[in-house]
Amino acid sequence: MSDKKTHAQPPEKLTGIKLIDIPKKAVGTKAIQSALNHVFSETGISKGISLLKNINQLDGFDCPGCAWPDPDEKRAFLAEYCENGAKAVAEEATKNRVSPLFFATHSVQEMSEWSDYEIGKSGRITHPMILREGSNNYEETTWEEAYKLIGEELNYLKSPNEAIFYTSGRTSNEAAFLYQLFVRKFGTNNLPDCSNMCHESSGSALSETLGIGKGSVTLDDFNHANLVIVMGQNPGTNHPRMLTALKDTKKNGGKIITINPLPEVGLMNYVDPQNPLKWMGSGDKLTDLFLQVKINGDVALLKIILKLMKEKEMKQPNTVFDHQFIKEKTHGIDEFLSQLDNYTINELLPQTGLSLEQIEEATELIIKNDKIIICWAMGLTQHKNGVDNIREIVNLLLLKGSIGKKGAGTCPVRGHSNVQGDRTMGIWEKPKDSFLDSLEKEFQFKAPRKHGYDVIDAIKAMHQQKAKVFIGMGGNFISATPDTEYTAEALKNCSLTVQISTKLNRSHLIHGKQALILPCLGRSEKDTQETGEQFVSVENSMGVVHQSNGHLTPASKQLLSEPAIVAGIAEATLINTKVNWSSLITNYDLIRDKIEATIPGFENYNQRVREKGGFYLPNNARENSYTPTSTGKANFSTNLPSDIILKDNQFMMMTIRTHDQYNTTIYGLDDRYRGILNERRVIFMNSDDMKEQGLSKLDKVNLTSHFQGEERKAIGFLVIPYSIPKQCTATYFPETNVLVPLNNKARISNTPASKTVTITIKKQ
Ligand SMILES: Nc1nc2c(c(=O)[nH]1)N[C@H]1C(S)=C(S)[C@@H](COP(=O)(O)OP(=O)(O)OC[C@H]3O[C@@H](n4cnc5c(=O)[nH]c(N)nc54)[C@H](O)[C@@H]3O)O[C@H]1N2
Ligand SMILES: Nc1nc2c(c(=O)[nH]1)N[C@H]1C(S)=C(S)[C@@H](COP(=O)(O)OP(=O)(O)OC[C@H]3O[C@@H](n4cnc5c(=O)[nH]c(N)nc54)[C@H](O)[C@@H]3O)O[C@H]1N2
Ligand SMILES: [Mo]
Repeated sequence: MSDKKTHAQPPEKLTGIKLIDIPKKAVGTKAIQSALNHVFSETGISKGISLLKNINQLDGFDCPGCAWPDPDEKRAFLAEYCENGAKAVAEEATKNRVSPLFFATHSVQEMSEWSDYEIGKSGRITHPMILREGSNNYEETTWEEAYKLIGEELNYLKSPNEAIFYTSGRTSNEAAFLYQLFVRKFGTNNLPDCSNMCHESSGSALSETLGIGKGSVTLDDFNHANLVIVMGQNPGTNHPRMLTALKDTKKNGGKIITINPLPEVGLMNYVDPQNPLKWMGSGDKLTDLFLQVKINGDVALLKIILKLMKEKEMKQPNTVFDHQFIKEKTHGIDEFLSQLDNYTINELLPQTGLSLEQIEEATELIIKNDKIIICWAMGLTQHKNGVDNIREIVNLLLLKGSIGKKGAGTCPVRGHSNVQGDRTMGIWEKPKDSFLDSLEKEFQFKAPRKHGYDVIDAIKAMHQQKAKVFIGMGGNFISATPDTEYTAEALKNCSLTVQISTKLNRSHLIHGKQALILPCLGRSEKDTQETGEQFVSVENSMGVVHQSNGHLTPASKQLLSEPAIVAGIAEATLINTKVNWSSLITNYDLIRDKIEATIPGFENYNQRVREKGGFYLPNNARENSYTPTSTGKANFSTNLPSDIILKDNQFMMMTIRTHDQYNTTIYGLDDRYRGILNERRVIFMNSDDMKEQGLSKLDKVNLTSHFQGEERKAIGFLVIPYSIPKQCTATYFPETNVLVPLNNKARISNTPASKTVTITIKKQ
């Protein structure tokens, strides 16, 4: 092995920034142009057109871009796509190939010096590859040899709990179901997934308060809402098709409040890509009231709103609260109302960075309307009090009776396109007993009951050498997780790391003693098994389960489908398994029959998934029933505002996505909607703060994070003056993951607090 260091972080060198004016609107012609450029340059014109025709059509494949749902019936003529969805499929359909020759030419250490952008652009992996102990280069292997090695390493462990089985959220229902079944038959619940870093706070908060960890609204509810509040979310970039739903709310007379430290372009003005007549104008104004809250000021803000609501209701009874709903459907109102007195508006207000008048205006809108939807994403979940944020949202909706009826409810906007489905299929380190009971019954085995490791605990276990084999079903663990250098040490401690992937990423380069890359089919590709072509199914953010059919020729003949890979590993690992894995994958209907037999809501799965647009899973909150909670009613809760106190020269840093990335996949180096071209190493700052720190535009700075006496450093970022509240800053993920301490995490959900990192900034 060469002595040179392999790099767990992207290189520090700058790429040559260019600043442009921040656009006044999102989507429109520029977006279409950008989408087509990406698609055609990655795939060529004819393949590109065929791709775009098939995204999210009823007989096409599910866009891997995000989990936002498609209209139940109608689909746009050319394609129900968006700029970033088009980029996501172009990444997968790229002409570039990472072949055995490529790996022979480039050592692991050499590739680790490349940027994430360069690594990703290398292309699709074509063959199963092995990195033997002590070697610098991956070599071609066979599927049989790979499975055999995994089986041997897993069976060599003292306990099944020494293995970790990660999942990213693109995995189909069929693959996820087989994977968790294999892992539990092997004997562990160590099934961490990307959800742990994503909407886990939403799941925890919603299960406890409403009895279901998923959102309650459907797409149609946006047509009926009279107020939509969008908190901690940047849909213009991350869920562009959601802007159409917001536009529908406005068209029907509804109002929109946006709560965000940044005036994100997409939420301010938007042009419908499906309406060419409007492409030239300045767009439709979406946000009616923008509250530029400080990072992590949301609980304080919601508490002020709740206090103002209570005050008005006391003064003018029956003008604010929905008493009938509260009485019939909820639990804990008295305690909830009385704890609001523990805080004064004066002490809460500075945490929000807002004026009381602005908050009163928002409260007025909330009081006046009773069909309210609240949407949120990572701006709320990735904080120490991430679960509190969401429970406070639920409190507000409960007071207004704004749930379980048309035009109202909770809308956690999911990230990965099947992250919700994977959870439904049992990818969870804390499975419910009822789920394990039915697995045991159907598959005749004793399922492990001890809860497994989530992402943070998995990293600690590998670091402490309590876990020695890591298998990743998709994703890019080293770049997605916090505390990059610590996590790299953890992975390097493993005896075997296995990545089931479509494309090359940094997790292939930060590895255990031995490593495997198992290349799989992507969503857009044909999946042919013994009985012919197969389709898979996925669940979107609103609980609709539907088909996804790939049409493209696979990137290489060697690729296997995810279900086939799971079956191969299971057969090589489990002795006397009783499940006939290879026959299950001859026809995915057989897997779906097993899902139907074990998971509620999947009755007649094979028939209903073939119906146009799929089917809705049961959702108690949508039906206005809260019986699954511990009290049998919707629970009010008591929540804590931020307890982070910044010293004078300290700043709060949130790590966010650019317009040109999909999590750790970097499509390009621009963040067009924020006026930045060709650079990812930037830090957005308030210009008054810059003055106080003696900093000018484009100064080069180093960042240090501070947590419980520990320091972590990231070198070389350019300062960008930006519209952001004082003492708040923003940088891009994954460049600054090295600054996020592993123990800086949300209470209850254990989600890394990647949006509240305390830093100091020093000029180079
Ligand atoms: N094109 C594209 N699409 C994607 C992804 C992608 O990377 N690229 N990722 C997918 C995934 S997995 C996910 S989870 C989603 C992520 O979707 P988002 O959650 O929209 O993604 P982030 O960039 O993390 O944006 C967080 C937003 O929250 C705001 N914010 C940060 N801190 C706070 C706070 O304390 N309070 C409030 N009110 N706001 C705050 C930020 O300013 C930013 O606008 O998108 C999915 N879709
Ligand atoms: N600092 C900071 N860290 C964060 C976040 C943040 O906002 N800030 N966000 C967090 C969030 S919300 C999430 S969801 C996680 C994301 O964490 P992950 O899901 O682990 O990361 P991705 O970048 O989405 O994974 C990309 C890789 O998945 C593989 N891949 C793509 N498609 C397929 C497929 O169809 N099958 C298989 N098997 N592999 C495929 C490709 O090889 C690609 O390189 O990151 C988290 N990390
Ligand atoms: Mo996510």
